[in-house]
Amino acid sequence: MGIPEKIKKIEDEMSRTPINKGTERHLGVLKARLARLRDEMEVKALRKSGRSGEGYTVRKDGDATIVLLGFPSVGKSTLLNHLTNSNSKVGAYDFTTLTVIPGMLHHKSARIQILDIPGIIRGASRGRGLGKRILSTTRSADLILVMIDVFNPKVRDVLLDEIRAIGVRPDEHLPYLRIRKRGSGGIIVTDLVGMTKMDPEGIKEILREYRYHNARVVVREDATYDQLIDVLLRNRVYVPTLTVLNKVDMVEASEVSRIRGECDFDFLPISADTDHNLDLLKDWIFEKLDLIKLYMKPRGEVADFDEPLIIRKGSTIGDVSDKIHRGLKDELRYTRIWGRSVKHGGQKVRLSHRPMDEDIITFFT
Ligand SMILES: Nc1nc2c(ncn2[C@@H]2O[C@H](COP(=O)(O)OP(=O)(O)O)[C@@H](O)[C@H]2O)c(=O)[nH]1
Ligand SMILES: [Mg+2]
Repeated sequence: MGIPEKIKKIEDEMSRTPINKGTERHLGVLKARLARLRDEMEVKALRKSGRSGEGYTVRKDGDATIVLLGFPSVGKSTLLNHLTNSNSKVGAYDFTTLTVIPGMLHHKSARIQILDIPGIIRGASRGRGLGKRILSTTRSADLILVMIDVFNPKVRDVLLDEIRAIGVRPDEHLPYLRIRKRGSGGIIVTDLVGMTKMDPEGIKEILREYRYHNARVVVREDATYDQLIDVLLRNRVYVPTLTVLNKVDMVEASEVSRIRGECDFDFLPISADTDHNLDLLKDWIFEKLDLIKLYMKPRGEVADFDEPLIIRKGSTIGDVSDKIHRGLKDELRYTRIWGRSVKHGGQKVRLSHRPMDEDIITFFT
């Protein structure tokens, strides 16, 4: 039996199996097998076409990269043009944008790259070629801007399903499950949280499915079998999202309230066309990206407050020096910082130190 037939067989069995407490573990094992087969098929397809991993790539530029995700005609190109200096073609008909169009948003001294990708259609993740390669742009994004409009807000679920199918885990984090292979002794599960969604036997069965026969598993979070499979596959990416509801200029305010009441997710109502709430959107983006500003102070001079350096929160002094230029780290003797991340002004810090927003930094080379 080939891989597609095996997949079909498991899918059939899953659709016949009722979902309840008694079948949870069995379904978990079936899902694990299915995910492994799909992954194998993916790897084979990539080898055959001679392409490497990510496929469709645009050079990353700026301090962070955002991808616009939405169905055709929701207003992605219009938004890109209104947020950036770009000129993406706008059309009243579908499929206007056929390639990835980049633009640069300048906000609070940050340069944020925005990618307008061709409108996604249902099933793009399963298709060959273009649709999937374009979707895979979302895998390397720092933030995905999910775009829906007042006429069709419910399609957000479809969009998220499409990117989940290519291994993106929107608004999730890598689960706290540690799995270590070892030489012998079988599989030992240590449950530190009092699992409610998995049991040790289920975990063992799924691990065997992935050819782990001797391993130590430490569960530090009440995770699901799906999350366990994600950890085993090791090719998932965890990306935050923001949702905007576009074209609010076309309906009454009461309609927007009605939509809010019906949706179980948060969104920012905007009009890309009339610029309504676009300044607010820029602030939301900046915050969601967790960007911070650092002021560089050359030795013996005053700090440069006009052109701060923008980095992701959680970056280290090592990352900062790399951003200024590669090689700086080798010349660096020490670094002094003034600001919230240190106890006293001018404190010496190591490369592993994590600066905070508005810190002032001097590198001594
Ligand atoms: N009224 C209104 N029309 C919009 C808005 N945003 C986009 N449009 C229109 O919707 C159509 C599709 O827009 P486009 O940006 O090409 O969508 P895309 O396919 O997602 O890139 C065009 O006719 C736009 O002028 C909006 O906020 N309000
Ligand atoms: Mg477009």
